[in-house]
Amino acid sequence: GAEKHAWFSQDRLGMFIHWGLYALGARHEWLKNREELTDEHYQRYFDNFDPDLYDPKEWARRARLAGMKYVVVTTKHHEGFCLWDSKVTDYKAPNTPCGKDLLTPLVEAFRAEGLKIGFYYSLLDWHHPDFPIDVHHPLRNHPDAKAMNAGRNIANYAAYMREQVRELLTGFGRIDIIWFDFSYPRREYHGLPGKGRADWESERLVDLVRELQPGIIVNNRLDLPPGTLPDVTTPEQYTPRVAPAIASQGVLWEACHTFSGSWGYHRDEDTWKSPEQIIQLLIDSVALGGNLLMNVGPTGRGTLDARAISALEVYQNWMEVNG
Ligand code: FUL
Repeated sequence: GAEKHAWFSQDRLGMFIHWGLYALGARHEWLKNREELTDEHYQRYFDNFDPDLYDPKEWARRARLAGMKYVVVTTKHHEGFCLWDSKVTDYKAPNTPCGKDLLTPLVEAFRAEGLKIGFYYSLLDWHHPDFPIDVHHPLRNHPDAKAMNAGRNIANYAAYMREQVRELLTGFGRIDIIWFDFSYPRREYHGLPGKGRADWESERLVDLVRELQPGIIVNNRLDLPPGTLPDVTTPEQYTPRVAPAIASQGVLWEACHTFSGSWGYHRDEDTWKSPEQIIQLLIDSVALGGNLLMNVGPTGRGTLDARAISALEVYQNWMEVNG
């Protein structure tokens, strides 16, 4: 961690937000994949996306009270749906019944509460027509999957990602973190490949990011070439017991966890962590020199579920005494 990233190690606790069309399905952000849903089927979530209770100021207030100092929000998750008014796709919030860009008010609300801003951006895209059907694609079991790939050109998709990243890093002021997700170059399924840096054109993407936002923190999920250090590594759903070896080379680390078992809103999921577990996660990360990014998955109407609010209040109560 260079000096320019000193804030990150100081701030320690952040809020992860997974919010997209899958919130309407209310059963995991991977539902399109897990249930092998077609675009046609999934369209119902787009056609009904209208978060009438969306109040990002309330999310931001709760994050601040919980002692969170930065936010990382899914601008686009694997489903491909964009929260902002991207010029290079129609698959975006302004074209749903909600009719507006949802990202700008969120960024403004969190900044107003003094939090730094991070953008999650999915490398996977289960909607883009040039994204080849691969090991993780909802259509991976489609009998014509291989044939359907014939017309798909990943280079077009890589260019699309650069355009979107340019929009995200030029249209919303200073952005402190970009969180790309994720690479799986060594995976394979029935002859369908995984994807890695050659597909994303990762080095070119990172060069663009650094040019547009020189102070930004870039995470590690781009499959960058060996020897290229990311700014931060992102262990998922576990907290290291010893600080990662890479930390000695100046690489920061940030564990990300859910309060329950999924990232997107999951109504019937029932493995919510106890207050003790929630506090322990923070103590363990900080004690080992890392950060903690705790996730909330707002509902399709744009609210935080009561269980998520209780979880945030665990931190709030603890911070009032120990913060
Ligand atoms: C994973 C994703 O596939 C999950 O949906 C989630 O976004 C998590 C933080 O990263 O790799």
